[in-house]
Amino acid sequence: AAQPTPADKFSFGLWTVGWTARDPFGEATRADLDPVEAVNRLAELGAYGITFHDDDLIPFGSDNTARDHHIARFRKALDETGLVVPMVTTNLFTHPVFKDGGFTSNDRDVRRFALRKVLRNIDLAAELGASTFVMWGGREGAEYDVAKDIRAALDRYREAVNLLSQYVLDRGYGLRFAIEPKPNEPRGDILLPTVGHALAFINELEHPEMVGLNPEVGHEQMAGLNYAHGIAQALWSGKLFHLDLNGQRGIKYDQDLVFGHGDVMNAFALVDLLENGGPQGGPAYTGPRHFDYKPSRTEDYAGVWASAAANMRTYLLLKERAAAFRADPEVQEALAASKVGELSAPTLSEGETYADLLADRSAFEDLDVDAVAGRGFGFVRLNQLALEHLLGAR
Ligand code: 3MF
Ligand code: MG
Ligand code: MG
Ligand code: MG
Repeated sequence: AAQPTPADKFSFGLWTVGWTARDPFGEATRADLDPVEAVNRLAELGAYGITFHDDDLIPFGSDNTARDHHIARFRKALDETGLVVPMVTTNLFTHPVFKDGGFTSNDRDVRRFALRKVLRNIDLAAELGASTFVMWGGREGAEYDVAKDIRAALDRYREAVNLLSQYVLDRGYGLRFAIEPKPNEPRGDILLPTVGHALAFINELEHPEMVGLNPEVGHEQMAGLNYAHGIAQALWSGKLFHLDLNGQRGIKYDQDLVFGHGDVMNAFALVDLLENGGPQGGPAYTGPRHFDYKPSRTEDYAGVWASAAANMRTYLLLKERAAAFRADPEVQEALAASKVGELSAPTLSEGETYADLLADRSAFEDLDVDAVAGRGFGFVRLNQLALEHLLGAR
């Protein structure tokens, strides 16, 4: 059951398994990975998709002949393995030209160049059949409050997303955008730092229906936030277009650990939500289960492929554990005792108005508030049942 197949819809960024482990303090510990090798290996491991930034596949500055060559051999590997490209994204952060951002650089020449780079990559995404185009604005931000006019930056961000949306509409591409929030790193403060900020931004766009979210586990946790809550709110808003799964241990640098290698209880709640949180207990999300992790710097290529497999295996084990949790009669009884289902009942009855509520003495005047306050919810027992299922103890 923990053996992945393409039906599980696991996908990986080319930049994940392809990370050669250069960090701010040290050189690469692994040799470059050929994208064709990444496709072949991921297919062998049971993945379904691969995603990339333009520069992961086509080195920055390649001429058209080189570009076509890189795309052609990648496509050949996709055709041979059956791996698909569900998502494409643009690198607006590595090249020094983007040191103050892409869409929101203070330098207008940079902003125009960034738009051209993204437009070209949107054409490629459509050509490869992707349905989601992610935008992570890692350099869209600042270190110095006086050096960036944040309202003007948001105007320019909106201008960019509006232009890109119009382009996709005019070309008739079947693409939707997904904004990936992150609070910091590489910039001291990044614009659209959390799921909530990004949702509010989307409401200001010309085509809000074309723009959703790509929330990453570690990014929300770097802000001290609860990832499963963020995903639940994105679902509630109809904005969970894609997601980046990985592991993070607390408020520190972006660790990009294997999924589940951080807050495993929250990972359990997340998988339970994605797999069992939909209407009638079905999946709440049916898109790719995309991993955006980094094989640790300590690993050689054997360790890289073992870590890629670990992401998928952990997800499937959590899915199995979440199913066992839901099926356990004691859990069902504990959920009822905790009134978890009762929250779905509207607070006012069908047809009841505030006047009826005001007239209802049982809601206020006659309510024994102390007796209600004295009722326990039993949440700790319920959580212990979840933990025991997670540990395989039940
Ligand atoms: C950085 C990230 C990014 C985004 C990627 C997707 C390099 O912390 O998470 O990975 O996921 O740019 O578009
Ligand atoms: Mg990240
Ligand atoms: Mg991360
Ligand atoms: Mg990410």
